[in-house]
Amino acid sequence: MRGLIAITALFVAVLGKETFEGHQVLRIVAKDETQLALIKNLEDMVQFELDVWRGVTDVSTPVDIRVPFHSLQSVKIHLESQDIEYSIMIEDLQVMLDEEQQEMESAARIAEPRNTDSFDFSRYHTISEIYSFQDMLVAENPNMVSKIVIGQSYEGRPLNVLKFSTGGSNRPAIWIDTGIHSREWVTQASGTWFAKKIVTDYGRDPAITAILNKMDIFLEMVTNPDGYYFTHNNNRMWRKTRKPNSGSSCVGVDPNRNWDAAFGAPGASNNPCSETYHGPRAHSESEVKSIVDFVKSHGNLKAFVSIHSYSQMLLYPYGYTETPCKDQAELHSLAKKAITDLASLYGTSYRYGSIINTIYQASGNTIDWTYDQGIKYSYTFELRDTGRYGFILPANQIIPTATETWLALMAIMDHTAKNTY
Ligand code: BHK
Ligand code: ZN
Repeated sequence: MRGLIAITALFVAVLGKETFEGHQVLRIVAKDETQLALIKNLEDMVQFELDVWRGVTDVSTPVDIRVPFHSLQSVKIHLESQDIEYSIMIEDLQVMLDEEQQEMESAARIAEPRNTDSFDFSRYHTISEIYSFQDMLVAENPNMVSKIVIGQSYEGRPLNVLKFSTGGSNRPAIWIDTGIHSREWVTQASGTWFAKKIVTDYGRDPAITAILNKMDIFLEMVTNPDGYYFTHNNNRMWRKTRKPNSGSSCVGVDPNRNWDAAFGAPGASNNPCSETYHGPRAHSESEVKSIVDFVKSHGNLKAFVSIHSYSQMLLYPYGYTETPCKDQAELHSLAKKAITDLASLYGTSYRYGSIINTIYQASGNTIDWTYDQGIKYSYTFELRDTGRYGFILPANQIIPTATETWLALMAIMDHTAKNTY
């Protein structure tokens, strides 16, 4: 089995991209707690080589699982034999990926943008296009935007953070990161849109102007660059970092389980082959450690927003414990305001609450750590959609997604600024 995986990996490395022909994404719905437990078992049945897109939450929330062609029949029989209901959410994943690729290539034929005004926000972009976007934005707005390299990825790519600042020194600040899970492409794309939005609206929109006259904003758009590169060139469904694991042929650590907040506790896996592998030790991944070092050395962050997709949720700590965090009441009402503002644009509906009560138990996650560091306004978004396309969200939804999300971000940033003295 190991040998087969190694050969498959070598094959892909030499011949290019992994394909997903005949892979389906099944949407599984539990009737009761017993079935929920059975679905949870299914998630861990390694022989099927399943990829959980949306894990078990509760009876009222569907579970989405990518099933490779070779195990489709057995998985369907397995579900039917237990009388568990499912539907086919994606018939053939490769068909959807081919469409996505075609859209990207037709966009690439248009000349490379020479400035950020001609950058096409309605398309997905490669890492080098995003890096050159960052440099153009800095060059165009030298008085407001600068680029900070907080470290480098395992494979040596720079970990770029854009700093938006209108003056002062070490002002209280807001952090936003996108793309820590590399396959969640609408997040890196939205991050790029946010960057342009900030420079466009400063001096025009009184709300962002007031925020930026008091606070700085730090934005890491490609938080897992090795993973992002890998999703473009080798495996569109890659989630984790790209660091090899010693003693295993499986690569990568889940960067949303690698933080020193109940590290290794229930809600993460100690199996290097799992998509929620916590890693060999807290902050073992340089993509995580670089943020840790930045947060500590900055020392004046007031809000920390980590952006994922999909499932349309706005979450606050904790993920590692049922014990409510001490700011639960305030975080809850601010979340309600944020999602109400978000929904005002296109009616997109979000669920909100603590991580453990709204999605599932997750230890070692980003915002539990930032919250325990004293950053009160720590939130995670799960952007569009709720599963029609999942991670393969069509590019024509990038701008609507970013625009509605911006309203929620503004609510959080505005509240943070008004409560920072
Ligand atoms: C979000 C915040 C904190 C802990 C877990 C989550 C859910 C997230 C995850 O890490 O399991 C789901 C996901 O990637 C899809 O974005
Ligand atoms: Zn994620």
